Amino acid sequence: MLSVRDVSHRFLERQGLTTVFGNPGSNELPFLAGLPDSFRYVLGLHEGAVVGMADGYAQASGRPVLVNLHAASGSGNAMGALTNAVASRTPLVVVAGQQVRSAIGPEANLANVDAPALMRPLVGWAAEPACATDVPRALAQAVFEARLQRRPTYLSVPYDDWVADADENALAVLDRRVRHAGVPAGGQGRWLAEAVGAARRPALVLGGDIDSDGLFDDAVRLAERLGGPVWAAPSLFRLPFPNRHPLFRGVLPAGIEPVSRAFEGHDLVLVLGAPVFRYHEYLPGRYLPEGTRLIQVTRDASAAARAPMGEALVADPGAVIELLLKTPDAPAAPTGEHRPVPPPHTVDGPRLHPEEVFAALRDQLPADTAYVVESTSTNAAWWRQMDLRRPGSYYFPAAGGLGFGLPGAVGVAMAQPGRPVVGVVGDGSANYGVTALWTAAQHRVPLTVVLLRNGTYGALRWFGGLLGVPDAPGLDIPGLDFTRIAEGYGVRAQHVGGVDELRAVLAEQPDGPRLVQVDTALTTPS
Ligand code: TZD
Ligand code: CA
Repeated sequence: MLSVRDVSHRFLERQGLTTVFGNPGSNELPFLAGLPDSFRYVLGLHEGAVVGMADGYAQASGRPVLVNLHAASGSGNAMGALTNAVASRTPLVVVAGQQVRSAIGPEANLANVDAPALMRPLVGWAAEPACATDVPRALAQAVFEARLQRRPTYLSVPYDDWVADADENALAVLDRRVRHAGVPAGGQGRWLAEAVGAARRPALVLGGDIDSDGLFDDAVRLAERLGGPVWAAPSLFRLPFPNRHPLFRGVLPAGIEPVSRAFEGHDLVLVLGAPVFRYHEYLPGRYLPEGTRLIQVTRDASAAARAPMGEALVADPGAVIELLLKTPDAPAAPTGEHRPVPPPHTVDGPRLHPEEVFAALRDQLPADTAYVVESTSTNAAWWRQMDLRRPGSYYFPAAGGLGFGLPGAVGVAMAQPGRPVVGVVGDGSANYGVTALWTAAQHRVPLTVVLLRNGTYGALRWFGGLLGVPDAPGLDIPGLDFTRIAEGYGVRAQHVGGVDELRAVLAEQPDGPRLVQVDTALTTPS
């Protein structure tokens, strides 16, 4: 007789969820018993780092990933990191252990009293199966919901369930396939093609989903066909378009008034694969200029429903791009050369300007390097210096929750062993997910972490000025030496002084993880 656990392991194996990121407790051990050899358990030392690594891995591999967390305390530790996975629409399948069924009601130690409710505002689907025999089906639902909704899901399993006998129908789950099709119907497609065809001055706004869906190159073909400017949607977490392409106008500012100002003079704004919009700084104004029509195309039904303006079509951006490229139209106009990179700003004294660091990355690293960035005050410097032309080149914490950068870089590097990966992380950000260094060392993940040390929460200083709070306490972080922290976790590390030294160090290929610490001058995000 097969157990609930046997069937569950087989199901996960069939679905390809065999790399498990986790941090176990006693409740989780029965699930891990007899894990088949095809599984790889990647231990993280804190749940925030576990979810950050899984998020990077899932985004870079384009597949759902299993996350194994301890009950309320472990799941609670993971929630900050989950906010990023929700915003990047990463299909994480979180399975957490629960006390044995009879011990939940009396609230024995480690019982998570209402486990699904704890996670529900964040995850797209959360459940605790009503009986042990329902566990394999519920696990399958967690995987399919994560895939279809493109959102983390959460399954809490009482640990005595795993050894229960599977019932005669349990194996049916092994053959399940759940597919999705998001091609607009004929009439809808014609409506959209006509709206785009009739526009005199169309503009494109592209979201992170364009890169997640593998549409980076298709977006270039569409933009060149339309001939209009292209922006990346505000609060960018993946780069959807080459950032020095002549049609690219950069990332839209994350405020109502400046977004509206950017659209001035355009009769149509076509938003593909993004919410409308993830503003940040509250800068009130009209949502759109007079005479501008906005059409959003997204697979995310909730993003379509909650947008405060415009029309929306819930469909796959990929299908819509294909359709728009098929319509007979004028051939693409020549767009010219990619915009050249300006010389980096410099500063006097022992510190480097962040632009000097980014120029060194750009020059010394291969063109297909994937960057996982979590450095907030250096945003403007980053886009001024970088020249990213390949899909999957850029990742950023999608909800702005720090603690993604370092773990995310480890996850991306594990998912793409052939691709150079660099984490670009601030001395503030690094602390939230620093334990991922240990996992990188244990798995000998080839990865360079460039640690920008300016001794402060630079972005918050800038925000303080903006909000009229020039004197907030708690913004400086002196006395941190990440070379010693990294070495404590088993990662080779060095402090680098000048630009020439930095360039020489970056030119070396790492065969495992390494951290390069560099002292940088304070800059502002925009
Ligand atoms: N905690 C978490 C989990 N996420 C956050 N976004 C913050 C706190 C607030 N926060 C920011 O939004 S930026 C920032 C903090 C603390 C400073 C980051 O410092 P850094 O980068 O050294 O990484 P810069 O370049 O010095 O700003
Ligand atoms: Ca800093």
